[in-house]
Amino acid sequence: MNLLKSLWILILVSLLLTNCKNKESNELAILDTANIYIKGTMDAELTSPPFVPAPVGNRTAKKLLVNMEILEKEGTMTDGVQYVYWTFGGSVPGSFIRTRVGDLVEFTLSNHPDNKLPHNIDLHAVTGSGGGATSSFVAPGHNKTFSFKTLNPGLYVYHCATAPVGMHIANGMYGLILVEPEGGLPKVDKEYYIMQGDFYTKGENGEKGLQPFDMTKAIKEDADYVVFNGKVGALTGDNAITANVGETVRLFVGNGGPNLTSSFHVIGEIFDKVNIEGGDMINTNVQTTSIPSGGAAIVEFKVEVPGTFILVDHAIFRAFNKGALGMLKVIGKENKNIYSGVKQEGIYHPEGGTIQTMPVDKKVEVAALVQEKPLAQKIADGKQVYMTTCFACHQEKGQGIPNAFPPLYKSDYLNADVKRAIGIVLNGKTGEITVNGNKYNSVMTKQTLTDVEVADVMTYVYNSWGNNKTNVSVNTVKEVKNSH
Ligand code: HEC
Ligand SMILES: [Cu+2]
Repeated sequence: MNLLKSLWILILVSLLLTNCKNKESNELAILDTANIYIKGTMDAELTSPPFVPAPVGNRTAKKLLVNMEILEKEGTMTDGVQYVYWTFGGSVPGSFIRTRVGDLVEFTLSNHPDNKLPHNIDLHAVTGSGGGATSSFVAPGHNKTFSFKTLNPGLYVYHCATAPVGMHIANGMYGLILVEPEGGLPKVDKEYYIMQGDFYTKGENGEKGLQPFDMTKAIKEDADYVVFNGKVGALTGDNAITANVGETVRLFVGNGGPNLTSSFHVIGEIFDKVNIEGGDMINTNVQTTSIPSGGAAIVEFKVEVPGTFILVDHAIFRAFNKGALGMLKVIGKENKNIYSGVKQEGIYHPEGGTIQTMPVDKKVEVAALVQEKPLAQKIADGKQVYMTTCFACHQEKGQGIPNAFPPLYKSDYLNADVKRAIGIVLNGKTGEITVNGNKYNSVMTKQTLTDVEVADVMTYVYNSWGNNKTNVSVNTVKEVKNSH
């Protein structure tokens, strides 16, 4: 009994001791950065996404002058959908600010005279009242200056904190400020700035026109758009970020919210290093990193093979249906040791190689040859096929996804040539095509459907969404098949 008791006391005392020690060294570290001597003054370089200013390297701490202008301006959320963004520096996310620990930042916030509302800024890198919000509250046509010392290295979110705060953030008022440690971050080849945000519009996703902010949806956290860098397609197609095989890529990834946590993932890559939540702790070999609203992470990886790597919020409907999809294009030589690509493609016969035919399907098709179904029946059956096979890419109403999947809705490409369209479904399609004036350069895989199903689905597509009402017969499908 006595022995147990003294053991407990021993454990308690040692716990207390280590606790005190930790506290002391933490306090020391903070005191140290507060006392870093500043030498000289410089203007901060500010950049709009996806670019970041030059690294601090081993420069000494300085008085760093940051001049940021607030602009309320109309922009494009996605094709045909306009939105009035409120911005720090004219972009969503706002200008990237790069500092080092010990800098004395003198921050001037200007509110453009054409703006309608007062705003301010709360920087999570600030130690002080409201993160600067109380000192920076500024009416249109005015500016405010305040200063702060960067005590803690890390990647921090900044945002507007003017009431209603949620609305200012939802309209795009957020960005990132990086505080590099003494001596700077390790050198890498490519650095980019990406920030996720959720948007709430009066109309549903894709509804055309100038869309006002919807407070009710924002409160319900029912986002119409979840995007990287302020709009659908900000990082796809020609806007993709790039790297060369063999390079190390560092992404400064933030999440402005206002509501949703990001499950940030790059398809086909593994993060070699992640500064979790933008702090000092480094995790290695990470597939998906969680970025809270109002938080950030620094992810790093070497790109070993060429290809297009898709950046997503792995809460995956956001990626394919709400816009949270970007691209990293990597150029360079293949490395078959790391990734082979398709080595072989064959027919899979679970019953064994000797059984080569599918008698059931054949019977159905012979029957169909004898008699075509009535149009209404074809359309109904075709809709079933569409909703199980085509829907995932071309979307429920055939509207497609900008820069990724072409529309079947009023598609000039579709209506121009029935046999070509049937061929695409039978054989797949790669290479550049232009649909309704927009270029697509992607891959549609060959669809494994019976001839009857192809006739049904094409008839459904042609008889929906303002297309030319072609009734596609099974014979036409067979004709296209045999011509290949
Ligand atoms: C995995 C995603 C995916 C699926 C599933 C898919 N498609 Fe496609 N489809 C594409 C892509 C990508 C293209 C453009 C290919 C390119 O860029 O060369 C395309 C192009 C087309 C086109 C020509 C372009 C246009 O907009 O008119 C038609 C027609 C079409 N698909 C019909 C269908 C039908 C019908 C189905 C279902 C049976 C289907 N697709 C299933 C991705 C898909
Ligand atoms: Cu604001």
